[in-house]
Amino acid sequence: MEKLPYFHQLNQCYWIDFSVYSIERFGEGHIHQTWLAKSDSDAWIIQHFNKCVFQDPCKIAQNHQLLINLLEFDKLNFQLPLPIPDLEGNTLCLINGEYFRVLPFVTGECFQAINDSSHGLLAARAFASLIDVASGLDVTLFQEVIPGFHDLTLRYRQFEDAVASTKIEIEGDLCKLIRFYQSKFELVTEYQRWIKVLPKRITHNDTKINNLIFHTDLSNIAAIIDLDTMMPGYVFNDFGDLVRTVTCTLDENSTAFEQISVDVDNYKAVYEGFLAGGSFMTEAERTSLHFGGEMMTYIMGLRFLTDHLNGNVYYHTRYEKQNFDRATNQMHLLIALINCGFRKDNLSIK
Ligand code: GN1
Ligand code: MG
Repeated sequence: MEKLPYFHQLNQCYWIDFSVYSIERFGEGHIHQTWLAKSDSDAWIIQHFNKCVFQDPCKIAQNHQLLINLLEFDKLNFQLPLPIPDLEGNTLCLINGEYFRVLPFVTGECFQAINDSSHGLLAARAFASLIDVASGLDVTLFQEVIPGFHDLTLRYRQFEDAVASTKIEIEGDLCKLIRFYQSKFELVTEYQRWIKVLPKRITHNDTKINNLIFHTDLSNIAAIIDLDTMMPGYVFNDFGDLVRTVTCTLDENSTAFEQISVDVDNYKAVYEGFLAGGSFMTEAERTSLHFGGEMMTYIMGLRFLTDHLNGNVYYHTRYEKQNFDRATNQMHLLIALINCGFRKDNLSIK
């Protein structure tokens, strides 16, 4: 069984004695390595932080400190589990050049996909209300933890660079997939138009459905998690990643491509929930939401395909072609979303 690296050193850095806890790998995240530490009385999440993805971890620590100091947590109807300080007061604990952190574990249900649209509504309302509560904060104080994270122009350029430099032979299905992503360049152009007219807010930026914990009885949201990328962004990013992960009939790792479609009831529920939690939105922001679903599906497909072409250097993969499969999955979802036509009435931006 896989062991948490540097366990003994880590244990000495916290007031909790983890040697009396059972510790197992946990979750489905693509970036950090996550463990659940459990005892009879409580539980904690321990993460081995991915410093290749987040090359400047201090920026995350700074943003988290700003949230701890400034966010009105009492206005949230759910928990926002931020890392606890180690014995030196740091939210990231450095051991032999590796970073670790400990976060409160929130009991509840976590889904890769949902099968009841009312859960989509709850999720969307919670993510929108998080932006609402954070909208009182000064955006300029926050660090961009991954430069250009949701910058579609940049991600498209990185994709074209990977196409030009890949060691993989471009033929057959790979060639078709690349052509598909190139053929949807109009989304990059539309992105460039939207960002000229929309305000930046503190957004979550990774609102996929498994970054949220439901109460065990599924009556409401217990917590929003994965707060590394809470930083300046656009509301359509957060709405769009919900669309990508809630309205798709299969999750992003599925290879049953012919069964991928859009659940329209779930789409309506997510839209309704986001509007309910997002009363702060301007008219332009509300209109931009429908662009978000296609945009986030496109950017994730581009990122998966880029990583495949680069030799799987970014996302955790369980098999060699997994990023290629994920990009194919996102292509099917993007086609389904385009066919639904949610965006088409909103193409002209004032
Ligand atoms: C990553 O950490 P995780 O698995 O929730 C990624 C997101 C992607 C997502 C796709 C920092 O999120 O941008 O949408 O995978 N996070 C980072 O599943 O790259
Ligand atoms: Mg996650």
